[in-house]
Amino acid sequence: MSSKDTVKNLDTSNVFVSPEYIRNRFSTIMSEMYKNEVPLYGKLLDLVHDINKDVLSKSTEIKEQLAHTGEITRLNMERHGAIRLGKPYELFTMRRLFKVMGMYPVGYYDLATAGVPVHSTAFRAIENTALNQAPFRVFTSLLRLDLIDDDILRTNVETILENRQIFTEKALELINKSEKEGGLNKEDAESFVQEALETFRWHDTATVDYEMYEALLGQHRLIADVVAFKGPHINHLTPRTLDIDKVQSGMEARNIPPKDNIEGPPARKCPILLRQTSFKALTENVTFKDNLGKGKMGEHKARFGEIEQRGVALTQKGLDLYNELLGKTRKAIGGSPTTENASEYNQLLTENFKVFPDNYQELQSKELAYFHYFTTNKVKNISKDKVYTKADVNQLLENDCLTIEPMVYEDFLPVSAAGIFASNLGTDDAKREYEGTSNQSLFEKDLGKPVYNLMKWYEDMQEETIQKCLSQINT
Ligand code: OOG
Ligand code: NI
Repeated sequence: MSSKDTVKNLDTSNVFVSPEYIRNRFSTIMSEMYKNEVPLYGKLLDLVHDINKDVLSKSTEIKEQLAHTGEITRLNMERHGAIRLGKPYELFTMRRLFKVMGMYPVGYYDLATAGVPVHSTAFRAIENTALNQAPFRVFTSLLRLDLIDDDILRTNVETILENRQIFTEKALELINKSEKEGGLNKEDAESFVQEALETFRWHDTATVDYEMYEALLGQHRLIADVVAFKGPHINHLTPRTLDIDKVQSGMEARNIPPKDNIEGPPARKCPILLRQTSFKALTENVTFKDNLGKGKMGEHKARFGEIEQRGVALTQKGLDLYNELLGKTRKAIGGSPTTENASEYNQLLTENFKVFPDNYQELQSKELAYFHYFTTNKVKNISKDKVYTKADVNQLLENDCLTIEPMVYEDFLPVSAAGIFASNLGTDDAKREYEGTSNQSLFEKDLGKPVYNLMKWYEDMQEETIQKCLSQINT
């Protein structure tokens, strides 16, 4: 039999493709769609690509570190996006949709305290190898209707949302099939990603009239963005850069209008957590309903492009220190930075963060950050007259029997997220504050499952690498 015949006889209809395959495929077609819809995002991708290439060619240290942790292969695939949902059914079904792609809800973020009436989670892969194969994530927010204080408007919003279906019938069918059978074959997977993409597409016609749009806008720009459209259009995509300061300063030269300041920690030798910036949201033409059937032209602002630089994940102790220093800086300048005080804010931030250790050894020994542990060649010569335990780890590091690499932070930061929302929604909204408590249990009820605990995930992964090293040493 020739090899051609072998290929012809292969029936793949019963073979499931991996969730990683589906996730990568979805991330690719989403990026293509967004590049078409928002050409400025394509320009941003080019800029990030150029800068990453430059950084890697200049620093073998960074290159080796990324190779060691497996991140190098994913750098160019890396991106996250964000959507905003309107009702519990949408969140519940979105969880099922993302599960087909191997994405699970990690973390709970309450943004109401920062003036945005939503609470959120991030859907992403949870295995390290799966993340390295397909690092696509989606920051997913659910509108908190309980925070709309106008009773009549809230009832109207409920009715509008009740009547919308953001998923295609075929997508729902394929989600059911995947749940029932435990996966999708290649053909179904392709059909699934195309159908799922429909939910994320931009619509330039609103589902409400201009009057209602204005009323929604009057409550909060975000409420208008969620409620006035047919579906939760993807509102940004975010590539990962190795030097966000260069991207921030390089944007203007390429006619990409940057946001005033970078969110998150200041520039450091050893990056921590997550730094983010974006280009400002586009003003887009929208047709609103009217009773003459012609439609009324108007504008809407929601979609933008973002850039992120990821650093090492922090332990609770490290995160507390981070929050303290960030809080101190924000308090000193009177809240979120503005165009006027952006440079004063940056200076102060850098100054305040001087007490945060900026080398990996110290971040490790003070238990401020999480690391991957690796054994070195030296373990061959190690004395075998004892069983090594976790208590020996620091000594083993000192003797060069173990080395560490920073564990990249895979998640998000509520204050930064609120800053990203605010810079793309208009400053007036950012100044408002919502009373009331964060409501993780309601979020999880709507989601239909509890979210994965953020800190525990890093803790477990670090523990796993330590145990692996110890068992190598002890055998
Ligand atoms: C989400 C903003 C948060 C991030 O990277 O922190 C976010 C949104 O604007 O819907 O994406
Ligand atoms: Ni984002």
